[in-house]
Amino acid sequence: QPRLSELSRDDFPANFVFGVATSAYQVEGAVLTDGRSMSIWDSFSHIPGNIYDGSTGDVACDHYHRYKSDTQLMVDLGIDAYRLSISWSRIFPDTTGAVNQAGVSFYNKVINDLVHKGIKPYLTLYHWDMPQHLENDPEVMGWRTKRIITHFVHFAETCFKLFGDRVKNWITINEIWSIAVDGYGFGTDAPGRCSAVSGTKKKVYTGDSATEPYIVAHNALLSHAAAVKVYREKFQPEQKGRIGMVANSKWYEPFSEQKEDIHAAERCLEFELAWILDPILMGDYPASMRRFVASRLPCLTEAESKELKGSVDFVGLNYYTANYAQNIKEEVNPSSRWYSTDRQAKLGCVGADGELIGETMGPADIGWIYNCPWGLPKLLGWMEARYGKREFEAHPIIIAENGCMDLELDLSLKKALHDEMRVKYLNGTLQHLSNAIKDYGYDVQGFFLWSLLDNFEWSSGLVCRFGLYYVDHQRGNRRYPKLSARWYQQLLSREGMQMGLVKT
Ligand code: GBH
Repeated sequence: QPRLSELSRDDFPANFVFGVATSAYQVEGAVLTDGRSMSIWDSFSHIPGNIYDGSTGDVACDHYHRYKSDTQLMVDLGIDAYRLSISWSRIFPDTTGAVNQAGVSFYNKVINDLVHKGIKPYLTLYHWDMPQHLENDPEVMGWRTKRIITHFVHFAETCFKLFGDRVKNWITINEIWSIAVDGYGFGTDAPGRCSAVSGTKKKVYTGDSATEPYIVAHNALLSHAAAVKVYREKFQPEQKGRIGMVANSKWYEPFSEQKEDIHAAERCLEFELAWILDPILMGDYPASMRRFVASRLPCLTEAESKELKGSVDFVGLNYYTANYAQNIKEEVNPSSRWYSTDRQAKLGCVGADGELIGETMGPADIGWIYNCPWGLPKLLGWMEARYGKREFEAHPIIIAENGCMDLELDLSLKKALHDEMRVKYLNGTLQHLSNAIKDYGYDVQGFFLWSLLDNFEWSSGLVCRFGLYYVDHQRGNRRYPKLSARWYQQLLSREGMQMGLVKT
């Protein structure tokens, strides 16, 4: 067997953590098992037209029943850590506030199994699955009011108490940007609140996209900070773990060399990464957002700003791809302003010179990934410049997600297992990451590959596959290692490293 990986562990710092990532709704299934109640994704995925292939997360990868063999796959890969998320509505299924022991017991079993197998759990508290009862509660309305803070903190505290003896790495919330913009702006994600028309998909006018994405991000940020405060005060001294959050960002390249486009690219980074990271690292929203969104952007009080600033022990970054950003000059009617127009940039994959930004890495209609591994070091450099060497170095970084979907939707099993494209994409990311760490000394401490399994890819459904393992959703959810699984195994293997003779 020829060597697939151009890299080995030796290309990374000594204690660098390699892992894979998943999330509860995307893999677990068993949505009504053992007292779990509905989340907003259960409702959303069951509304016809919301999911590309009409699928739902009802069964997903059936990981709920197969977690033991799935952690064995992780052992086979040779990973150090597994990033998973907890389904809130398994722990608190109803308004009584009583903890559901069966839900707790499931996560205890998974965590114990991981620890037993020598794999460190990285636990995300919220990966997009708001309990439906909190969304419905007129007092709370999910992320739309500040009342969610108390609920989130209570949920977080319960998890610290129950699992914190074994879990030493916590992530409060995954991708606040996606929650806000895709859930309340474009309406392509749950809860599908949207008053803007995105692309060709006409959405039902339910929410107020002019304000809701900003309010939701604001309340999620405050919930994050409040949970971190509780962890630091009540649990960290004894449990000695660390807590962070995960932000996502594309890299934005100016469409042309014109000054306006350079500013537009900068603005896109501010409206995506800095929207979330500025409050956390500097205590306020980016100036460009305060200017362009104006009164629709909530203000942080002095106390809130103080609580937010420094509210992470590490920063998780999800990086997938890059886009060109072009300045938009046209005035927008004040009544139709929302996130997408506030940013005043047109995004695309072709630059002024006609060049594609990177190889296409997904099917035409739902693919959004271009192979741009060079964007990751640029993003890290941008963060260092923005937050200053001191702020930046005080907060180690983990790449909490990176990966790609298959190029075609209707793959035969044989073809799907031959995912050279994924191997190329991942080699690229890790090569650039390794160089960036060596050349610039960035304190990146880990890499989590998205994803272990072909899972429920949100509005793109089950046909959009990101896994190292193919999952045959039609036939009992059997798992099959793709070429990329063997690639990761080779990269991580300490023994077979030189010869590439790793058995699978
Ligand atoms: C992450 O989200 C999620 O954390 C994870 O659950 C998910 O499975 C994984 O990535 C793979 O998608 O405007 O047409 O360019 C990534 C969320 C999805 C948000 C794509 C931006 C861009 C669509 N991103 N979306 S487009």
